[in-house]
Amino acid sequence: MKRFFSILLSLTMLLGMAGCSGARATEPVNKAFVIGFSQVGSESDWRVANTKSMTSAFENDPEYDLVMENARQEQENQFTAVRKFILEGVDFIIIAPTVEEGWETVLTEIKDAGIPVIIMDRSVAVEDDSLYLTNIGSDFLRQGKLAVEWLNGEIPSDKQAKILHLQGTIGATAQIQRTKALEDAVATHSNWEITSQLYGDFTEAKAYEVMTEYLKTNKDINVLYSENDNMTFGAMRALDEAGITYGNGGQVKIITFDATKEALQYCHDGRIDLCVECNPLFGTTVKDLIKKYRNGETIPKHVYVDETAYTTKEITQEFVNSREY
Ligand code: GYE
Repeated sequence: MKRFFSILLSLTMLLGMAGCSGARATEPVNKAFVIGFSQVGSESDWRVANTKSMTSAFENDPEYDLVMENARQEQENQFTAVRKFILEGVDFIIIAPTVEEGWETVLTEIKDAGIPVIIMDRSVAVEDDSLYLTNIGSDFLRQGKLAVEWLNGEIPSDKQAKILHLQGTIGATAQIQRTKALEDAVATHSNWEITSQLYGDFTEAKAYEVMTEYLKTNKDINVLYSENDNMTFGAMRALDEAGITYGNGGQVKIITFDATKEALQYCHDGRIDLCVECNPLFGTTVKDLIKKYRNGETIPKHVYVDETAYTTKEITQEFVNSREY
């Protein structure tokens, strides 16, 4: 009986060892480089395209593991996500900040943990720029300038521009800079006025709601300056319902930012006057920057993506069809 048990014990040990070595054999030799990514939310088509660009740059690459947390447009959620990344000991952190202010503490915590950070899309307002490696995204002030330059050519000096301004998330770089370009231009054009600034939070639903309310009592506008496409779509619905025409030959000239496929189609069809491009497709650029960092190469402190502006004249149906976002 004793002998039977000892054979059984040896067999069990053997099997156990085989089991162990089996498990070891399936473990990757080199662990993946883990990146924690705090994304703003899913408020717009731009954002959805940006998320897709980021995830597809890293998926199917065994060298990387991108872990994304959606902040649902709340900075507090970003702080929670980042602290979780620190606790988990990720190798790298990417933050697309909801708003510019308030990042000092959490960025210092990341630095103290020895984790490198890339800020993407929008920016952070911190004095010490050693708190992040680089900031990649759009030149939002340039986008706004492209818009007001175009408007300058559209409004003769003896005519009034009555501009309704739809603003995105207050405090986000995209809002701050696009607003600045408009306000600066209004200050230097005596025939331009902002009739009102409405808060649309970069979403279609919010823009529709505030526009509907506004148009109940104010219909005297001839320009809509909308800080992203989704707010523009909401505004177009509200304008339709209020019986106000827009676009080519209409009462209101529409300026929109992002130049998504849907907005370009409206522009091509003469329903939107100007689409200022904001390119969300920089996932592979972010990945290249991380590779450079890992190779010890120096990377620039600010990386801007290429962008332009379109009126109906520059847009063909083929171009709209080929648009990725
Ligand atoms: O224009 C808007 C999005 O920060 C560039 O955020 C981004 C802006 C974009 O919600 O659609």
